[in-house]
Amino acid sequence: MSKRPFDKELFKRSVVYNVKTLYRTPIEEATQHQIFHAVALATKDAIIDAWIATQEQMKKQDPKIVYYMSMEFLMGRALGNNLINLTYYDEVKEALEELGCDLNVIEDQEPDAALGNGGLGRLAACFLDSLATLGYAAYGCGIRYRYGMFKQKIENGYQKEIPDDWLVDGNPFELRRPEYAKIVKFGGYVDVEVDQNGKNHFIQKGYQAVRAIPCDLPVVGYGNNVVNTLRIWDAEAMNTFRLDAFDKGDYQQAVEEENLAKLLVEVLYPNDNHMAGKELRLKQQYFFISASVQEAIARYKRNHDDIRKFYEKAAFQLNDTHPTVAVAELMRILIDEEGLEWDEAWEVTTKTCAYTNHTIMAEALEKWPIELFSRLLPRVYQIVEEINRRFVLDIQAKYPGDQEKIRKMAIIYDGQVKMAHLAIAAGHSVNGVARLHTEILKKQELKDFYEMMPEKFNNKTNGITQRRFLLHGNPLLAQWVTDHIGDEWITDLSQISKLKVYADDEKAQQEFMNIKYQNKVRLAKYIQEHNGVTVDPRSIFDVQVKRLHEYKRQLLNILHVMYLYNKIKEHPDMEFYPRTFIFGAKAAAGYRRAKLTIKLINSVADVINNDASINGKLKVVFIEDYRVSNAELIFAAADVSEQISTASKEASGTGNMKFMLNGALTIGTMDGANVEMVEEMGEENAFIFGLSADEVINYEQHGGYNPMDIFNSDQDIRHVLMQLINGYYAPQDPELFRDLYDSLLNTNNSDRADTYFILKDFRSYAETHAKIEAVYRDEKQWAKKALWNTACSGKFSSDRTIQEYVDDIWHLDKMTVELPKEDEPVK
Ligand code: T68
Repeated sequence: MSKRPFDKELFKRSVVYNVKTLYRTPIEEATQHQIFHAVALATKDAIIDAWIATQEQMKKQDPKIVYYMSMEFLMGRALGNNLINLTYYDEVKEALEELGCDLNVIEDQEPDAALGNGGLGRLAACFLDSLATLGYAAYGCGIRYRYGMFKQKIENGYQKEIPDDWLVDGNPFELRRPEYAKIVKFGGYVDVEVDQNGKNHFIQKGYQAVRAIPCDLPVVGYGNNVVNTLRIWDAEAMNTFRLDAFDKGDYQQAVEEENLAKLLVEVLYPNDNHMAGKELRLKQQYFFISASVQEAIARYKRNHDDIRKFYEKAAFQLNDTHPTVAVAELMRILIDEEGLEWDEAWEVTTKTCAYTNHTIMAEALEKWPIELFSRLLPRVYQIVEEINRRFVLDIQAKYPGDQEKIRKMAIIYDGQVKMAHLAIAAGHSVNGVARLHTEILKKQELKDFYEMMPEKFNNKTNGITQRRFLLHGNPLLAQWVTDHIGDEWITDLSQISKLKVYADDEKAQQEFMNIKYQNKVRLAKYIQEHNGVTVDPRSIFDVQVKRLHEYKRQLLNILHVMYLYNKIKEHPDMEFYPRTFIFGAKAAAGYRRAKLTIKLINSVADVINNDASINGKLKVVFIEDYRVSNAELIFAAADVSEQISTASKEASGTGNMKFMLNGALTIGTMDGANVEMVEEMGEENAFIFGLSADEVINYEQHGGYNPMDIFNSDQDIRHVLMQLINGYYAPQDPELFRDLYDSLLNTNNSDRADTYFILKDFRSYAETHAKIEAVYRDEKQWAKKALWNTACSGKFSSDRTIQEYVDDIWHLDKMTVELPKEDEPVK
């Protein structure tokens, strides 16, 4: 593959020129922010030829394309990542130094593209990176939210949500493409017209329409000239001119359509693992799905005649149930617009669509009231009804007379449309995101579906991109790895196992821990600047960063910190290795208990950090506004990774893998992908505690756990719990944390007390933490385990995950993209 050499002088000239034309300013007087925009545009220039060449290659080769359909793409910052994948990062750093600029400072000017909540959205972003790097033709299909995931401020210990105005200064990497606009229709009614041949035609009338405008973002593959596209759709009103119309009816409709367009793409719903059930959410889903499906078909028809073979050139992967309306939309277009018979359309649809499940949490299951669904999408609803009618017939044929099966499996039941059932019935593949999760789907949550269609079920254990989370996020360690085993790990993470021979090498151990120390200094500086808290980089950095959710059990972590603090106060002279507990988490705006947990963490931090009597042995830090960009600093600096979900509840987790890659040791339950991580590194190189998934499920189904027994018998736990309601951490308002106390001990609401087995797992958790301290004191032992973790992380690259999706589900063709010679004009 030919790679264009980096032309440093050209790049510098381009930056200077961009600053001048954008801001009428000489570079010496430009702000860092202005320079960021100038550098981003210069970088886009470097991308554009490869982007065009990739499209040319697609025309020539006609490869099968995967459309990764997702309500969320949590991309983070683009500049640094693009430079890394162009393999120009060091050169650009040098070029900018010559202009008197620091690339790190310039990178920090870019707002995160936070078009996602957490793991599901970030997974989509990692997948795009891997698809481009492996040379597969892929489109990410999503929504161009005007406001992404909210910015979090902590005021007086409470979370405050600030709108994320990420587009205020424009997005330098974006390409708006009005020439590919699509029209999306909502509401109205369906008219049936019969043609001369007696064939029915279904026509939607009296609808509201909006124009969907694609905005393209480049997804740069690593060092291979492949540039794929993340296509996010913006909404515009159809006919602004009608606002001037005299006709009253038209005017009314025009205003409504204008409002609809604005509202549709206004904001990302900030819930993870929770279904809010809002009408606007369903509108968002149909909006981007209709536009994306129309575009996929239009693209296919540009060079193919037979729409019956569509699935040979296109695969739709549904990132959870949020994009599931795609199956009905595809059916609608194939039948109503392409003229296929039902059976023909069904074959195309099932062969095209595949569904990924990301959770077993009941509150996350998507169901829509029939009334809402059919009012909003009248024609699509008719199609879902027919899919359901036929599916119920299949169930009856397989299980004659079994009403229970129909009740449990029908797509439409009890006045609701069940999106997971639709996705399973209409796709050829259903996958979970870690082995344990897939097994739970097969044996519990989706048991009936698995029994009826076992061939559809498969596992695809999640992964992460080592290019962002090691090469970019931890340059010191990345260089060290390359110095020892060469740089092939960048595109083949299985190579990282070559580090295993260094696990016992004292020099390597020291270098490894020295890099960790430098990364801890970098994070300590960030914490000093952003939190005003001084932390000691020689203390153990124990980190839990992820969305705040009861099942993730941040409460277990902070209760344990309270317990340690009590111990230190009771025994001031006891041996205690200094520890810094670091938290980062956003709570959904309406999730009261999650927000109260944030307040508790900050209240505990206030008391502990200001207690001079403990000599700084314990510090607690809540990092404000946890997001992709500061995550990169955090993973690099962690000694201990907290992966402590109630077993069976975390489908996979992906943060766990990012910590492992960066040489942190995991304290965790046997949940999600932790199970497979432990398999790779060996149980002796992690700190595993708590109930197993089977034990949890057994308690849930048969009872037999009463947290009151623990409260009565364990005085340390009782002490900590009483501190939640005696004002120890809230002297002004002793009742402040009552709800957290009640959640653990009282059965006064519909939930069982201690739904997430926090008290049940507490002792085991505390004992395991004590082991961490003991191992950390033995520097060599710790260094060996840390290095070993990195060396065993090869499986958890999203490159491996994507190759499995390609082999088992999508069956894509690889592309090789050559750039035209520099003096050849680019078409
Ligand atoms: C996460 N799910 C899983 N959901 O919790 C995590 N939900 O275990 C897994 O590793 C990850 O997906 C990737 O597979 C989510 O992040 C959401 O964010 C979400 C968003 C909207 C509605 C429901």
